[in-house]
Amino acid sequence: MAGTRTTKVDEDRRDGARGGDELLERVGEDRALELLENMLLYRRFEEKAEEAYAIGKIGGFCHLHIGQEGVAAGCIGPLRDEDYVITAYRDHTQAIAKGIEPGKVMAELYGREGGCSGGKGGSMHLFDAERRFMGGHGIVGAQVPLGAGIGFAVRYRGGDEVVVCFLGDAAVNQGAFHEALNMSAVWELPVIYVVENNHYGMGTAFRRVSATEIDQRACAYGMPSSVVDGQDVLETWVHMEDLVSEVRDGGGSRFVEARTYRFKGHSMSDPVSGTYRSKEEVQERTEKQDPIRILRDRLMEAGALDQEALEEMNEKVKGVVNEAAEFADGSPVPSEDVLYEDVYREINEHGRLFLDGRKRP
Ligand SMILES: Cc1ncc(C[n+]2csc(CCOP(=O)(O)OP(=O)(O)O)c2C)c(N)n1
Ligand SMILES: [Mg+2]
Repeated sequence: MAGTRTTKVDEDRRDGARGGDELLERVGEDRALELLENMLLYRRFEEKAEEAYAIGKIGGFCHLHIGQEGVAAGCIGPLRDEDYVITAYRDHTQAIAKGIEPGKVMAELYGREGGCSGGKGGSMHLFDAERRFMGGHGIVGAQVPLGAGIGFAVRYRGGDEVVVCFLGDAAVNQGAFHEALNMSAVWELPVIYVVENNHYGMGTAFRRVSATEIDQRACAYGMPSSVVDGQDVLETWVHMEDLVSEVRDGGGSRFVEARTYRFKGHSMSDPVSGTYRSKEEVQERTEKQDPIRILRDRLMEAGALDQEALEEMNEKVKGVVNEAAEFADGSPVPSEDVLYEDVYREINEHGRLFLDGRKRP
């Protein structure tokens, strides 16, 4: 496949081979209902985080994933537990999708000891090595070479795990992105790079900073690339299931642009709309491209879901989110003596900082 732009999956999509019914048939009603419940959980979780931020329970940066839930559910759903995920700072729903308990994620946002990073990482630095969720990275593009490195480790050990490395549209203009993609393609590393194209990097529209389309970026490195509608979780799930199996079978790296939209501001401290995008644009996207509504309507049309079942599902996820918030509320702040653990703090004779050895594995 190296050297070509399209994948088998692309060919199918270009021919319009997969309509809504066919997607539902392939995913199956039970799994589609599970995807809906997962996305509802992510949405209610993020709304709770928004509320907690507003009343000062969460401090610092906090970037919500509202509107983009289909990308988390559709891309992480087809993975096995032993597969890896690494991402940027808009990471809450991806962490939950990879199996970190919502309570541990919420406690991390609250900066509490029970958080998945011990309360010292916060919203942007969710980690759980056991769940193979490798962060949560605040530096734009920093996770891309790290993702390639995880792929290298998998190959080196002779494993068949797949790495999904998420990045935002703004990260494709980082130098590290190009270096990592090049080596990833040359070494045929088992990594799927998923660009969550929500069309903006903070207040800058992608079209203002790029003369090419995002999926074209991978061509320069001979990496098969494709585009998927990230608001259609069934399409995303099916597309990713195909790519994951190609990569697991030794096909080398893949690149996917998942087209999506952020319904909220860049972070909690930014406005939803303003000089960089109009209120009307946000309203139209929110009404017409909500991944939850799209799947809900499709399931209702197919007779697989009714209003009562939907309400039950909603109540169930609200219960999970309330429990997560209670767990976070009840968890203590980290004690002073752990503040210097797991951080670079000492300077050696060469003037370099090195890791505190107290908790070295
Ligand atoms: C190297 C670097 N430069 C600048 C920033 C400041 N910054 C934080 S988020 C962001 C925009 C990133 O947008 P994108 O990658 O599209 O992700 P999105 O926020 O849309 O999910 C910028 C420029 C940073 N964190 N790191
Ligand atoms: Mg973006």
